[in-house]
Amino acid sequence: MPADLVIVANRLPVDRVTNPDGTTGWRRSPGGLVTAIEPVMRANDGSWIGWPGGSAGDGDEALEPFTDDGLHLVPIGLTAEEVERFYEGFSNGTIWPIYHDLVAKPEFHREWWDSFVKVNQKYAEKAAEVAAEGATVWVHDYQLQLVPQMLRDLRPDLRIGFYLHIPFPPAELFQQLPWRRQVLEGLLGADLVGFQLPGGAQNFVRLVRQRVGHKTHRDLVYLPDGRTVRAKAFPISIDAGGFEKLALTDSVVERASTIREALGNPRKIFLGIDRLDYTKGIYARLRAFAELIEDGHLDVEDAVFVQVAVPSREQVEQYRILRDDIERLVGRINGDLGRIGRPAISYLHNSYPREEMAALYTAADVMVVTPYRDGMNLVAKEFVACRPHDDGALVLSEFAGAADELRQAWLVNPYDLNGMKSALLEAYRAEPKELTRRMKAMRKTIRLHDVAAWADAFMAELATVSHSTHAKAVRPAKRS
Ligand code: GDG
Repeated sequence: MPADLVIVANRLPVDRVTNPDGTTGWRRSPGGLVTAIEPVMRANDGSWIGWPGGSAGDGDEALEPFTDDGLHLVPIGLTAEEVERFYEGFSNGTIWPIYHDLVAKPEFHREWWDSFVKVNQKYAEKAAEVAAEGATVWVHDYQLQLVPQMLRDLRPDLRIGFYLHIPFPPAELFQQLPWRRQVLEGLLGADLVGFQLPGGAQNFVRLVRQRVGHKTHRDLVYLPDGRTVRAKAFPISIDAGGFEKLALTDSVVERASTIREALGNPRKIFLGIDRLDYTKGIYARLRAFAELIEDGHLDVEDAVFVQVAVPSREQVEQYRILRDDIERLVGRINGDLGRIGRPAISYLHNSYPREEMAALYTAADVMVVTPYRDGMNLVAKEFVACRPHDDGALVLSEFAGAADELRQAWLVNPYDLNGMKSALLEAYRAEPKELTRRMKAMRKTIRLHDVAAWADAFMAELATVSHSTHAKAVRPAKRS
């Protein structure tokens, strides 16, 4: 059945799992995006188009739309070659580093680009097939930046929104991309292009003026055919109420104290939780912590650093190298500084259920989030939401989008090792009164600007900017 609201994202909100009896099924993958979008999807009987993971010979092996827990899901199959070129290649080897300040060196390969175009076309065609007359289509993230224009060419009646979850780089970096003009033109197919921060929206408008030559005024781009496109910031957030509730459940509180005990009840626990990605600054933060022990400011009897590194993009060479580097460093630090039963760093390369994440946030004293560049960073916000007693310290990189809102964190420049050491130590030594003052303010911010507010704000803006006279109104989500 055609849908009035269509979400298009690289991934579906479910993972394919193989049951013990050999049959396959679906498991909801945890993530902020699902929580954010689910209520609007339900209110509008929407459909979600995306890749379920894995690969198949011809890329489309009998992947039929299906319904999971009331959500209409439309899978897109990718061939092994497409996974390699479109996903691991162009998305994660070209776009990802350029959009993250060139923290790693991007690679440019024409066959990766060709695959990127082809796969974007595949998503656009599927969206054109699924969307009802005058429907609203919301396209997500850096893997699908060409979809808005491709979709508009196929279906001019649609109202199209796009949201970029990662930073949009300044012109000086974006310029390197050999296909820069095509990417900008792809995004301009949308009526509304959303970014995490105002800086990203400004970079985009400036590039459109310089590279495509369209007229612009503030956040508006005027296209020759009379259409206008708005570029605007919508900082993403989390289900703050949900995390707070979870942090207060008996099982999570108990689990948090079990974790503390298992770590030998140290005076303070430092915590890092990140996808194992070179943008997250894991290596530098562990060095800073180790140096504090070497310098005699911290002692392994009093302090431990728990680092959860969630497996990510394991097929990509740079990510394998990063994992080796970090694990070598952890081994060296523990070998040099640990004592029996007292490692300096408790390192976990794994992913965990939401409850365990909440227990870790609850057990920690100092949360350390030090990316070199990050669109937002939801982990920082989740930690804040999980501190209903207004305690705990957050050390946060200035280069995470979240730093714009969480001003009361200990803000650090992750390239400045000494600065990071001082901030870690200050956070470690802070008086309870100081911690409460900071955390109270941050919790208020997170509660006010939660993910429901984010989705509603984007949808409301899209309804006002859309040129389409056919487009139907999207019903706001019913929230509990
Ligand atoms: C991109 C942008 C932007 C992680 N491990 C587990 C787990 N997670 C959840 C966290 C958090 C999310 O994944 C990670 O979000 P981040 O924002 O920290 O980072 P990216 O994955 O890089 O996300 C980023 C975001 O998109 C949203 O727009 O903020 O800047 O890079 O929610 O809790 N959840 C569970 N188990 C895990 O092991 N359950």
